[in-house]
Amino acid sequence: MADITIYIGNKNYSSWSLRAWLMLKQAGVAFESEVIPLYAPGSKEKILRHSPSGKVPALRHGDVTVWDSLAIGEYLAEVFPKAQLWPAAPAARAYARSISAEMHSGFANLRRHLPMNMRRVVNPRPLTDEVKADAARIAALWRDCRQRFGDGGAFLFGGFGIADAMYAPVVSRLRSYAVPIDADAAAYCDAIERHAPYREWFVAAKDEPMVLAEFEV
Ligand SMILES: N[C@@H](CCC(=O)N[C@@H](CS)C(=O)NCC(=O)O)C(=O)O
Repeated sequence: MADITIYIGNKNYSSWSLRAWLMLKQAGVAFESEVIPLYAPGSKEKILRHSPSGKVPALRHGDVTVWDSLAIGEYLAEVFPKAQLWPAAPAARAYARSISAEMHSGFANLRRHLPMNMRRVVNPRPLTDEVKADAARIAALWRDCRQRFGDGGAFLFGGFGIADAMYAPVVSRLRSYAVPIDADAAAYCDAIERHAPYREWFVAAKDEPMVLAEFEV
């Protein structure tokens, strides 16, 4: 049995689970994952066995438990420094932390209006001004990252890291709801969609049988 287990929600819908799982994949260590189907009878009790907040994702590493996607990223970055989950340079790292925190605490309109649903047949949804503003802010910060720090690869800070994991569900949303985006944002979405772990999750999500009506908008 692996010493590391990540408890996650439905792959089709659980954007916070996707973030933490991508971080763990990037850490390059063996782990097990357990899907706890969300918003079903008994879900909360099952989650609470592993996560004191009653939410997923939660990570167990030996006798350490870490819950909350961003805390999981910070823990993995500390414990597996070779994976370079944060950029090495302080200025880039501060930027990466800022945009990761901005995602973690923000973009509520986009998240609410365009719930992650990887199985969705691509189909546009009319956007409110607030959602358009969230999408524009995200495209602007991606462009700024790529221009200032992206030389070493196709991701926000070159190599794939925590900041990319935090924004990966946004890529899924922009695609599923056919949100109009500029060429720079489209190129970044392509890079995420080519990332092997993201594809692995995407394929598994497509196969999942559970349907949650409230996220099928
Ligand atoms: N801030 C948390 C959010 C976690 C969260 O909202 N998880 C949702 C699934 S994406 C959940 O566990 N919902 C189940 C419930 O509330 O019963 C994080 O970053 O991990």
